Amino acid sequence: MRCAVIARRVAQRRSNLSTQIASASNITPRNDSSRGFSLLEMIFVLGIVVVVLGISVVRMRGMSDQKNIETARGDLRAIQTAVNAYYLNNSSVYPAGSDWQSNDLANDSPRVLRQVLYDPFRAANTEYSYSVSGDGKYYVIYSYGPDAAADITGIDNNGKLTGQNDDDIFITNGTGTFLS
Ligand SMILES: [Ca+2]
Repeated sequence: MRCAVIARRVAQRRSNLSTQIASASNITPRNDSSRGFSLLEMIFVLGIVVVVLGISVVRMRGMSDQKNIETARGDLRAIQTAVNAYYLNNSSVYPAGSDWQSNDLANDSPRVLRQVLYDPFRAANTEYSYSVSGDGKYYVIYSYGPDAAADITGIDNNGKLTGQNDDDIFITNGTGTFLS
């Protein structure tokens, strides 16, 4: 009886072993050197590359915007100094007209601005925008800002800005606040 049980167990183990060997022999050995990338792997890698490139572009644009904001602020301060000098030299009248910068400031006698300055957020060689209130008391000089679109539209007789308070970079002798 005991011998029969042992014989059955041995037979069972042999059977299990055969099954394991059989399944092991079904595994195809990997040959990494000859194996290419699958389509899924390629898509995955390309996806990562696209994400990394996207992040780089966004960061570079942010750095470029920051640099242009600093340029615009510096330019606007220089223009404001010139506008105030023009005002003193011209019987308390601010520059006017489309040639406010090219003629009144950069071509004045005495010249109060070394050269015409351009808005870095607009097409090449496009000047900053400038507006004087109806009564001639207030002015605003502004850049379109990172969205490259005009938000400020002018300045009223109370020194309040008109238009949208968005991302335009401006300098003014008014209140610096927007008409609500
Ligand atoms: Ca803007």
